[in-house]
Amino acid sequence: MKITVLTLFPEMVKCFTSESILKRAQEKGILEVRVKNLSDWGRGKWKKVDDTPYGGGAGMVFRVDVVVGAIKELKHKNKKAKVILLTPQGEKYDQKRVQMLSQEEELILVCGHYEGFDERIRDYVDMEISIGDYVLTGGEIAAAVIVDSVARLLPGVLGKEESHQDDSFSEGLLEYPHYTRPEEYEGKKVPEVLRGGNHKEIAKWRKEKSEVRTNERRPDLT
Ligand code: 4G4
Repeated sequence: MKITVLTLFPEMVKCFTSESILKRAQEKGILEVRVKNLSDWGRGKWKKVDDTPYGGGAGMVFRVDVVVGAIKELKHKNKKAKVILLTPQGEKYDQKRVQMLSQEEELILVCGHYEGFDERIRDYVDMEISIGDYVLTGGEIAAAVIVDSVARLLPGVLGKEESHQDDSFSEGLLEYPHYTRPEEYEGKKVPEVLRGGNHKEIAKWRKEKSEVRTNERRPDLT
C-alpha cells in the first residue's frame, strides 16, 4: 500500500513513520510512505500556501489553488488514490474505518494548519476524517495515527508475536487483562486460571473479562 502525506512539516511525519514497525514494513516493501511538502506548490517568491480569510477574523486559511494543485498532481498518477482531509470536522475515526482504509491501494493524507482549509477544497477530496473530538495545532499527528493504524493491518506487517487477531476492537470488545512474571507482586497474584494450562478455561475467562470490562468502561461499544 502507498500512503502520501501532504504537509508543511515533512520532518514531523517522517519522525513517526521511520521507526519500529512502520520502518520494517517499508523495508519489506509492504508499505510505501511518501511525504510531500505543500510549500512546493506554494505561490510566488515566498511559496505562500495560505491567506487571510474573506469576511475578516483571526488566522489564516489554506489557499484552494495551492492545495488542489498539489492534490491534482499527486492523484494524476493513480486516479484510484483516495484523498483524505484531516480536520476536527471530519467523520470520527474508528477501527471500522481503519479496516476500510487498509483495503485501499493508495491514500493521500492532507494535513491542515492555521484556521483550516478554504471550503472549496472539500470538492476535491474523497473523505474528511477526525481522529477524535479535540483540536490539534496541525493535521500531522492525525496523519501519523492513520498511517500507523492502517499499516498494522496490512498482511505481513505484524509478526506472529504482535498479531492483531485478538486486538481490542477486532471483536468490538475491550481487551482482557494481561499478566506476566512475577507470579506475585506486593501481594497481588496472577489469577489462578491463567497459571493452570486449561486453554478452554482460559479462553472462557478472557472472554468474560472482556465483556465485563467493555460493559463497565465502554457501554457505548455494545
Ligand atoms: C483543519 C482545520 C485534525 C485542520 C483546522 C486536525 C484536530 C484534528 C486543522 C485545523 C487538527 C482531529 C488548526 C484546528 C489542524 N486538529 N481531531 N488541526 N485546526 O482529527
